[in-house]
Amino acid sequence: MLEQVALHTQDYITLEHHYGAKNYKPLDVVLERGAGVWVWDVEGRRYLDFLSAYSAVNQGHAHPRILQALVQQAQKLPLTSRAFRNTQLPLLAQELCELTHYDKMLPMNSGAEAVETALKLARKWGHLVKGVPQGQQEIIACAGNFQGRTITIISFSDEPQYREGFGPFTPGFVTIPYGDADALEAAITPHTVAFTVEPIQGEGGIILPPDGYLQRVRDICTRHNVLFIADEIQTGLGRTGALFATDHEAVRADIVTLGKALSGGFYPVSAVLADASVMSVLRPGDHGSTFGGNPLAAAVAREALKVLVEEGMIDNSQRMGAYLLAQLRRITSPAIKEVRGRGLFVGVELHPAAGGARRYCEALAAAGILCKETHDHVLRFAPPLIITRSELDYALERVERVLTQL
Ligand code: IF1
Repeated sequence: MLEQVALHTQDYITLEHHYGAKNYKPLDVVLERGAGVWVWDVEGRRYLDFLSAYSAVNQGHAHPRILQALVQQAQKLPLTSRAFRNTQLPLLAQELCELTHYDKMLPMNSGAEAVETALKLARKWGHLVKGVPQGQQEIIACAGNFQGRTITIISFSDEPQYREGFGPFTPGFVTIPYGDADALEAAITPHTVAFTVEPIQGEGGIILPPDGYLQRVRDICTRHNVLFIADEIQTGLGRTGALFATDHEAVRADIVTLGKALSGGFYPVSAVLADASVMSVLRPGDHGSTFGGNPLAAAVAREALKVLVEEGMIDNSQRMGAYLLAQLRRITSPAIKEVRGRGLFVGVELHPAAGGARRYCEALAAAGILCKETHDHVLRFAPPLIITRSELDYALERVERVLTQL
């Protein structure tokens, strides 16, 4: 029996380098434990997590109540498949629909699967209800989007790296500039069945649309009988200081995709929300997945939603996000081009002359703050929604030091 020798950071990096596909270039920090806003690496160093696993850990790492829900259900029955029913999915469906005021939900696993589900739903609704001829359905998307990595989703991406070598692509998509409602109206044809959009573009660089954009999108989609799909997989569940990012404009999409924090980071759980008039186009056997709606996922998601609401995380996101933005805007640094965001979904865009955001992420990691750059020049700050003012001050002190001294 090989005794478990103490592996160090470099040992893990070497193993991953040898055996793992090189589809990521992570920071060289090997994390071993997490609790709340903090994570620890194998050397025992502590970091404040300013990425939250791309907003999958809104509730904080290893939230005890969600952990307990996971353990209790895992000890009873993790998986049934949808060939049979279980005690958890019906309750998640009720609680999620009541929380979000949609008639129906369809459970999946990853965010990309939820987006694919939304696209299939929109195409089938477009044919059966709107009367678009089969195979002529068009869906409009935005330049700068990031909605997943499947071949269909990258078919409407305009990021060369996400597409290179992966063709041929899925037809039926039109892209327009983000934030431009006139461009949306101009792009609609009698065959358009849906418009899919992130209320704030995440990977695009924390890009906020002009005020009133979502209201105009809502109005245009209603007038042209086009389904408005809001991808809230990253912006949803409190990240921007409201349950949904569309709530900031009091706009209600026809289809909403959720993922990430729907499980508090414990398990891949995603979902699609829609009213009966849309969801009813699906018949038994049309769509599904082995793990979609499994009792373990449902039990975890139920508790993740409960703690999000009961522990005031959405309001905390709004208050702490306003504080974070205000404090970041007070930093005087020649490297900073713009500070933008909403709630605890914040981007600091650096001037190209600053030499790229990656080196700032590395310097911040050395200072005890973990974050991730997006598109070379934007630092993304998205801590768990439970963060306190003193923890933000801990982070801000280090951010200011790195941004003014690097
Ligand atoms: C990666 C960022 C990237 C998403 C939105 C759907 C999905 C995502 C708005 C798909 C996923 C993740 C994917 C992950 C890094 C991260 C990400 F935007 F969050 F920063 F890549 F752009 N809609 N975003 O943000 O959900 O299938 O991943 O569960 O692929 O590197 P998923």
